[in-house]
Amino acid sequence: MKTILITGAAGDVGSHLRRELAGKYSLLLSDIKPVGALAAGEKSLRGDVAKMPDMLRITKGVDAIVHLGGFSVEGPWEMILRANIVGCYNLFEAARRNGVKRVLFASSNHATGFYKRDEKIDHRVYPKPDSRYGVSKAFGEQVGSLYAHKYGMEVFCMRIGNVTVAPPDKRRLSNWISPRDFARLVSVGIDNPDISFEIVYGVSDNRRTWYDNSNARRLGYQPQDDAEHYAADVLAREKPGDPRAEMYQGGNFVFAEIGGDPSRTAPDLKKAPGPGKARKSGKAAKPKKVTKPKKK
Ligand code: 15L
Repeated sequence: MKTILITGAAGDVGSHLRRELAGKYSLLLSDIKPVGALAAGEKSLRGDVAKMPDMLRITKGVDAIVHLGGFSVEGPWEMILRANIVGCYNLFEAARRNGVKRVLFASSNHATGFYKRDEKIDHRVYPKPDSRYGVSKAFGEQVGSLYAHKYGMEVFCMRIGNVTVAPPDKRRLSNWISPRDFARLVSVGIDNPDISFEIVYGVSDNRRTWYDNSNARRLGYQPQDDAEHYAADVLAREKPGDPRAEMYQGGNFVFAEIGGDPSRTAPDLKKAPGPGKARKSGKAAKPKKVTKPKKK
């Protein structure tokens, strides 16, 4: 049985994945926070992605890594830099030094959030990040590309939509992925023998999709769920949204900070129903006052 390291395992997505992959792989769970009680087939090691010694310690002796760790929504640059830029680099470099060949990188739909909702995009479009967070995800994909092409690592980048039991709002009718479909996609990333560098969308078989996910299907992904099943309920509850957010795939991530004022991030995101949750902590991201750079 393969041993799979999951970083960010204490977060919402990690918790779904643990449950869905139980019995299929032996799981090494890592997070900066405790991962809770361990089930059969699970082990855990604490680690901070921003600390290279931690990453070198936790990536030893595993067959593949699912890198979910980091900051999972828009945040101040210092946090994105530490957790998602430094952290992502550390993860790939530690994997390389420990001879781990395969890395599954949790990228995000926010790497391409500035595509419009009336556009259908595939894995070949250039990234159009909608936030610093989205930039960090595009960065992670590119680090993956470097390590695949330079060092022969096998890298599977998943531009994940929203991993939840049921889609919470209209936007997520297009980018939702059920926990069991997410586990199916992760299994493709772990077990397909022919991966060098791939980008796929982490979405279910949604009727309202914005993605041509043929690359994932080519590699063996067979999603079973469709957000449409929840559409009537979701749309009945939906309140009219901000027209700026409605236009773009990234939703509220797109309009936060219009005018270039970073201090507007937190209040805007706090009001928004979805992106205010941080995967790493499982708690709503606290409003943070970001100091504007001083004019010279
Ligand atoms: C993401 O990348 C976030 O991690 C998640 O919390 C959701 O906000 C999701 O995107 C989304 O776009 O719905």
